[in-house]
Amino acid sequence: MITRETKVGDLLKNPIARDVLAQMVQYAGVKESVLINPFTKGLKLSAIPKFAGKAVPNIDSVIDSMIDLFNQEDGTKPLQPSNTAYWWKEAIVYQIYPRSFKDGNNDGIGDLRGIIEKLDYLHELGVTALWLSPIFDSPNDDNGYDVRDYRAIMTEFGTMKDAQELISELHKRDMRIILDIVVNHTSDEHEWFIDSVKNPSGKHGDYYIWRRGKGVLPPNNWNSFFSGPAWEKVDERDEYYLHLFSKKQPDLNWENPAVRDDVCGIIDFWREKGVDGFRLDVINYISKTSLEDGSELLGKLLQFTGIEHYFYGNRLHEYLHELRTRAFKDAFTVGETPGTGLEMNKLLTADEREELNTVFSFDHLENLGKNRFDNYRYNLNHLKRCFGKLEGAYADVAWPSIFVENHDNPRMVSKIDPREEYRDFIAKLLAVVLLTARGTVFLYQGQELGAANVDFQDLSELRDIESLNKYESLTESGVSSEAAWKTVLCGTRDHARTPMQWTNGTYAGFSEHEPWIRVGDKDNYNAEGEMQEETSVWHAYQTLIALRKAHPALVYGKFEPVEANKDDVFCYFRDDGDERFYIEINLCARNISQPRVKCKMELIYSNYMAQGDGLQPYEANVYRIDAPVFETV
Ligand code: TEU
Ligand code: CA
Repeated sequence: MITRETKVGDLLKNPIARDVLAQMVQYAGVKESVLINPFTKGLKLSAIPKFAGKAVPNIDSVIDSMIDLFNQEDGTKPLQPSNTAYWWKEAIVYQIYPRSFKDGNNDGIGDLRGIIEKLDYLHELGVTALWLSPIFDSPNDDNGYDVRDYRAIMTEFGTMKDAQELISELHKRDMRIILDIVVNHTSDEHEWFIDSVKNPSGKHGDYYIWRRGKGVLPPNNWNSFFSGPAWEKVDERDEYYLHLFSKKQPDLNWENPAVRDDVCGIIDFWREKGVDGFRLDVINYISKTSLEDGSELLGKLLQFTGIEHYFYGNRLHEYLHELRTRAFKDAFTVGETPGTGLEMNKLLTADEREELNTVFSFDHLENLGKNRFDNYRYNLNHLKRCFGKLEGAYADVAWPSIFVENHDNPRMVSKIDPREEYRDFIAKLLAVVLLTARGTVFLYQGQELGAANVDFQDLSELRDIESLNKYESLTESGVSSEAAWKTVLCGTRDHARTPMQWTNGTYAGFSEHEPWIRVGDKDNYNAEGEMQEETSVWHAYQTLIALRKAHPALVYGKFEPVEANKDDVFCYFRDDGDERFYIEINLCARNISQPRVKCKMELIYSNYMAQGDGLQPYEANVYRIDAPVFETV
């Protein structure tokens, strides 16, 4: 049991405390090693305000709420290492944003027939599984992440027959399908919610999180991720409902066992249709046993108030274990878990715990102290540190998910270095990092082409509710429209949501009809052109995917970093006892020297035509090692 008298040294035995302290020192911009120096280790929790009080006002109240969080996981046993082979560990998953991938019927909106048309393309690239962003019936307030009917296909995307054809066409090609299940919330147009509003004492009355307001104020001070308060008043019930995302995305009440039964029913329904796995939207947010006010201080640090009450809720593990045993069984699961730390993630995914198979951790997406709406150049040393942690000791007990792009983030190449002359090199460098990593690889549509951010001109070109709400709330709070636009432009999720560029023709070959969102800027990065050009980003992906498939060492092998503390280089071995590889990467735009590794090596991939003495800007090389013995000099 952790109390205010517990010393920092003892606190570190608690997995959640380890995560939270690591996050705090990162925010404070100090090295993690500060936690293990004898002085800090001997500090009692109650003494921390004395030292941190000036820098962090109100830390006292934060410490109290943290103690409750830590005590959830006090006394958990150490986890067993596991290296069991599963198809999903070897999978190369390709994420499709169906609205923007390929329009099969030329109405300007991507659809299932469009995806079926492109299966041979995906097979040729070498991907082995598809993850589709939600394809269920939805009013599209958040492009399908607001589900109206979990057992029906979104009309614009096609029919159930199309979905079944897609599943069987994938299986014919020995490819798997992963559906995106959004069960933290539904659409406010879902029949459960409509009934919940009308019949507070009926079957669905308690399916959502309803509370009385505090006078004229909402039940608590939590914020929505899409701006404004997380509560909306419904006069009919004279109550507010919780919505962590948009008003049209009410949060389900997982405390109600009937909700969990219904979720299991939905999973069974899709398992029976042959679906191989599920990506679980914000799944770490489902347990909300406390609706207390969020700490203002943490709210400022994390940008959203209230998160500490639900990002790792009391009953999260219990619910996940229930879903696993009742519904998922051997279907693959990847949880989207914003904000959890590595120790929490181990508890969510270690084999023996029977919860999830793996989770997306987001620490690597932004440099320390930065967020998606900050305009800055991403430093790849941060990626190296984060992936180094994931692929090392962490992966011995929990299997990582490895990705740099998805539908919620701008394009990584642009973030690292927007200069056109480096685009090719960076795109290929990322391919090397991903495809030689110890973890399941997730690629996002267009990444295989080296897609870049879009030069949006004004708000009328954006579609995403997050961007539109953000702009409005910024300007309402007094920010000039120019500054608000700059902020939104920098982080908008629409960068990744413009149509896939198939050709350099009209609408990039996505459709013959004007698309629902504008096409990205015209450049030479399209599928048709790149498939014909041997040195293209597309071919780099194809080559590296084939390499990974041919060599299990690149999937399961140990990750052994070389000179991990040296900045700007990322060098490591992958070794499974049978085969050994060496990867050598320059993380910056200068020529640099690399660690010298003395062993016989054969270069099998490089993003440069010719090698020099040191490493050229963003150079990335993969070597096979013949002699098993090596030493660094
Ligand atoms: O995202 C969850 C989430 O945390 C994001 O909204 C986050 O604030 C940001 O976009 C991540 O960089 C998931 C889905 O991936 C997203 O598309 C949905 O809008 C959201 O849940 C609500 O379902
Ligand atoms: Ca269409």
